[in-house]
This record gives sequence, structure tokens and C-alpha cells, in this order.
Amino acid sequence: MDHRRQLQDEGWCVIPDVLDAERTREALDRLWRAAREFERRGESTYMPVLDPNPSNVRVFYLLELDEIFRELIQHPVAVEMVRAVVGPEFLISNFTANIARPGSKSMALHSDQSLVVPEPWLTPWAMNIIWCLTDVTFENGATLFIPGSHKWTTRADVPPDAHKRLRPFEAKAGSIVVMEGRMWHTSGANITADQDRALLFGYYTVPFLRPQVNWNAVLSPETQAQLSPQMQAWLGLGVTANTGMTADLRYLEDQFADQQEPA
Ligand SMILES: O=C(O)CCC(=O)C(=O)O
Repeated sequence: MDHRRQLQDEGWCVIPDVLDAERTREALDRLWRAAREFERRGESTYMPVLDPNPSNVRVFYLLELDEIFRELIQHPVAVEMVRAVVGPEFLISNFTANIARPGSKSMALHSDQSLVVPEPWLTPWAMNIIWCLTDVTFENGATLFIPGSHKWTTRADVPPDAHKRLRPFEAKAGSIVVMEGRMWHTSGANITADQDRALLFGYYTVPFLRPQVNWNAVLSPETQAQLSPQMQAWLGLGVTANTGMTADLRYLEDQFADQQEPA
């Protein structure tokens, strides 16, 4: 099935070979380097609020840590898929990594849209581009999702047996998994003896939702200075933020110029 069609119908798709083997390996090397730098800056890659044990290595603030992540977040294939889901205008809400090492276990079941907007969730206002930097299998902790759950509009729609409906997003290294924001999902458990599963999560939303992080606080002046005007806009770095989306801001008398005065 065509990727866009599958995304529209099923709320997800996998696009293989977005990165070649060399670029994928480079991104993985740079991710480990970014993880070390993240820790050097005093942050912890173990986040107990998210993961049951330290075998999950979380790296936040990727856009500050290495330019390769600034390239991936605006990759043309990613941007095309983002626009297909949330529309032509969007914000980059977050970009983080989760390396599931052997022994890691599942986090909470959630949809990413439910983290940033109250129910009801009627349209896709958020979505993820998930970069696979290793092969991803059920055994090494593939993200688990519930087919059809992007149609659930309230928390009351989550069935008691939701955990039994989970299926893995399996993909080769270099692929992206595109997942709309209403899909309920969790991280898989890595039950292998020696395989890491490394994923990057690019999170994008409609432009009227406040991003998960404040990029003005995350990105140093040096990093901000290197960004294109387009990237600055996607990160909401400009002076103006939510200045209105109405199509018609003409003065009142122009808006109603064709209305006849009563006789
Ligand atoms: O690592 C995964 O497979 C899922 C991560 C996730 O859903 C999250 O961090 O919100």
C-alpha cells in the first residue's frame, strides 16, 4: 500500500532506506557521543519517570548536541510525512532518543497527543517520525502499538485488555516509522542477550500547540545562529508566536462592504 494512504487509513507506515547504511552508522555513533555529552552536562540518561530500569538510555536535547540531528529533523522525507498528517504548517515539539538495551522493559501505554492536549482527540494534531538506527525487532524492544487505537477519542475508549492488543513496529536500520499522535503505544522489552535497539523520536505538532520543550531555553545562541529561517520558524524561535490564523483580518467596514444599508 502507498505510504501516505496507509498513514491516512491505519495511522502509521514504515518507509525503508531513508538513510543508507553508512549514514545510519554515523547517526548511531553520534547518538552515543551525544549520550556521553548529555551526561557530562549533568543530565541522567535514566529517567525513572519513564522507564522501569536504567537499561533504557534516554537522550534529550538532541538538536543542541549534534548537527546530524538538526539535519534529520528536517529531512525532506520526514517533512513530507509530517505535512501529510498535521498540515503544511507545523512546529517541532521535541527530538529525543531511547536506546533500549538488553533487560529494558516497557514504559506506560500512552498516545503522544494525549500528553499535550486534553480529550477528545478528534483529529491528528501531533505525530512522530521514528528513526531506526539499528534493526528493530520484537525481541530487541520494538515500539509496540495498538492497531486502530488512533480512532480512540477519549481515555474511556482504552479497553481493559489494551496490553494484549500490542503489535511491534519492526523495521530495518535506516528506516523511519511514521506514527500519528493518537496511536496508543509503549516501548517493547528488550529480551535479547546482546542487541541494542536505538530509536530517535522526532515529535511534531500543529502550530497552535505549545512544544514539549522551550527551544529558546534548550538551544544555545551559537546553535540558534546556525539555523535557517525555516528551522527557526519550525522551532518557534522568532519574536512572534501564536498570532492568529484567521483568513480574514480586513477592517470591519471592508468585510461587510457588500451588505446593503436598510432603506
Ligand atoms: O522507545 C519506544 O519504543 C517508545 C518511546 C515512547 O513512546 C516515548 O518515549 O514516549
